[in-house]
Amino acid sequence: MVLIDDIYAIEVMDSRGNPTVQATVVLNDGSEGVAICPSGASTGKREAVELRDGDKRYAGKGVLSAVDNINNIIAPLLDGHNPFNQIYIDRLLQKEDGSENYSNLGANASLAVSMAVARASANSLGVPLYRYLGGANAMTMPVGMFNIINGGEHANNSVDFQEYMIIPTNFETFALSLRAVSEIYNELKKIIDGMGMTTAVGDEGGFAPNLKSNEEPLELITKAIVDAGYEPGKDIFLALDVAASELVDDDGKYLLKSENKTLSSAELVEYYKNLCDKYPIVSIEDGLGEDDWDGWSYLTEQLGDKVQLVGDDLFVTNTKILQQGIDKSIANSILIKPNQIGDLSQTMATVRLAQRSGYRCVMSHRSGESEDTFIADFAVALNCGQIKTGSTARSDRIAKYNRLLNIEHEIGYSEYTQNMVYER
Ligand code: 2PG
Ligand code: MG
Repeated sequence: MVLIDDIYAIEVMDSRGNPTVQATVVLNDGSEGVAICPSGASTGKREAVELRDGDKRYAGKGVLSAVDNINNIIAPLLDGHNPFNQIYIDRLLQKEDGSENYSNLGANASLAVSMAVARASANSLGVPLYRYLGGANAMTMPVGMFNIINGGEHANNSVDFQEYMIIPTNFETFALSLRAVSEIYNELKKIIDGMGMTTAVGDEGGFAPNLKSNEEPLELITKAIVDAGYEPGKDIFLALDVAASELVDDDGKYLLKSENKTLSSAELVEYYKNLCDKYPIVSIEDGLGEDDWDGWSYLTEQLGDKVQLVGDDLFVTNTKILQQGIDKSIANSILIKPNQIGDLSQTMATVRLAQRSGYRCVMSHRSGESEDTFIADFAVALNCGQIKTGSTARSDRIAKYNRLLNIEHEIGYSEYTQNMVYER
């Protein structure tokens, strides 16, 4: 019988040059699984706890305590257990931790191990990770949401909104959609360069120029789409991640620094309505703050029948919080980030709840990433339908897209969801 033989961890680097956790799981048939945990910058308050050492090393950002927890607590705990019983493995982690949010072991420790167990199991069976996690039912290539202008917490420019994304929807394959994005990205570079501005990029590989408003990125992107020979609103749609929790001031209002405006929830909703009238925006993530549930009700009432409203900081991949949102008819979609909840089984439970409740799922990277491509396989395995993992630049982002190209090549025909309707 195949059993877990050894587990160990080391501290490695993420894409921002901060330490993160890498776990290795070895099975008694010699198979191995290695996984690296990602890390966010605009984190939700109710996310599972990322353990940082808080001492002198790396300005407090070291993760040796999480590494120690894997080497000294999790390794003996899981030793000799069946790696194919993912839910049992994850429950052992939850029970050992004893809190609701992995505040003892650290979600960076638990998730790295949870992912490495799944990888080792897939390797032991000789099947790709998406096939192991999704079985024969894993057949949907996700539509990408590509973040080509970065702002907010992911860049030091003047733009308040965190992410300006393009969604290619009129393409037969993921590969063709990726080509279009790359062409548009390079046109955008020419436009920004032509304006005499920097083409340096933010944390997720999108450009990060200083612009005069939060609308200007939409103008530039629309022009880039046209210049690349595509039609906005037909071939390519637009999406925003406002990450509005980061914009809330002391009075609970939203501060748009670049425009010198302070808006109430209702005023910000009007602002979005105006943008949606002018541009083919089909998705807005975290349009309001994580604590502004009344505002979210209003936003959903006003835009929810036309626009995909994605809860990220709002739901933090947590079934209990998502259920509250469903009960209150708040948002209509959820961002799925495994490290917000700390293990694979709980992530999968959240996806199942969303899918049965008619909420769309977007599998997501974090702004601090690595060469680990787990989420590409996970998106296909769970038939998520959508993935956001940055722009078509920087290897930490490209690694996931390249993995998806390989999966598409492997599965041949796929239920590619490019025609999924973003009703407008
Ligand atoms: C987000 C993410 C990923 P971070 O807000 O959606 O783009 O950013 O990882 O910094 O939370
Ligand atoms: Mg977000």
